[in-house]
Amino acid sequence: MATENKNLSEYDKNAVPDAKNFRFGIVVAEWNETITEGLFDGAFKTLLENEVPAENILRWNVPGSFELIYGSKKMLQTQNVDAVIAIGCVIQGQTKHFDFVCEGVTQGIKDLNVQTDIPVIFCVLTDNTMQQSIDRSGGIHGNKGTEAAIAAIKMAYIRQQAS
Ligand code: DLZ
Repeated sequence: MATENKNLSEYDKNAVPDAKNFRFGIVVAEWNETITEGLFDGAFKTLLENEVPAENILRWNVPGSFELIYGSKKMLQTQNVDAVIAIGCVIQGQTKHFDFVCEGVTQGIKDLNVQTDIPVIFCVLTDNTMQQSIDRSGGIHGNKGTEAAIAAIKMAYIRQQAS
């Protein structure tokens, strides 16, 4: 049940703002697909549970986590959304690629938050093993997609109130 924050100075971290009139974009990386689909399911279900109409949730796929930057940018520039959730999963391999992709996507999403007015939520797992990612995408450590959806609702609300 949504509990509305009255205004930003009375912010209550346990209250989830009313989300039924917001529109959300979700950009999903196809690399490590079983993980990113689990994260998407967690995010999508949580938005629905908070009364966001299914037609107000737009999904785009991109090839890998590095492409979340461009995908999120185009989503927020063209789709009239209140927040974007960027979903990816980078798993440590034998090469330095892990470090470059993690660094690139983290800085890229940060840059979007600095340069544009639509919040972009960082839902990218950066794990050492596949098991760690399984555990955080609907496994024993919960679902980071769920947390990202709550963050998206809160940030959409903060943007609305601060406009
Ligand atoms: C190339 C690559 C590698 C090695 N590992 C991952 C990964 O673990 N997770 C992920 O989302 N993407 C990976 N990629 C792909 C890059 O994100 C990107 O799609 C390519 O470098 C093309 O720009």
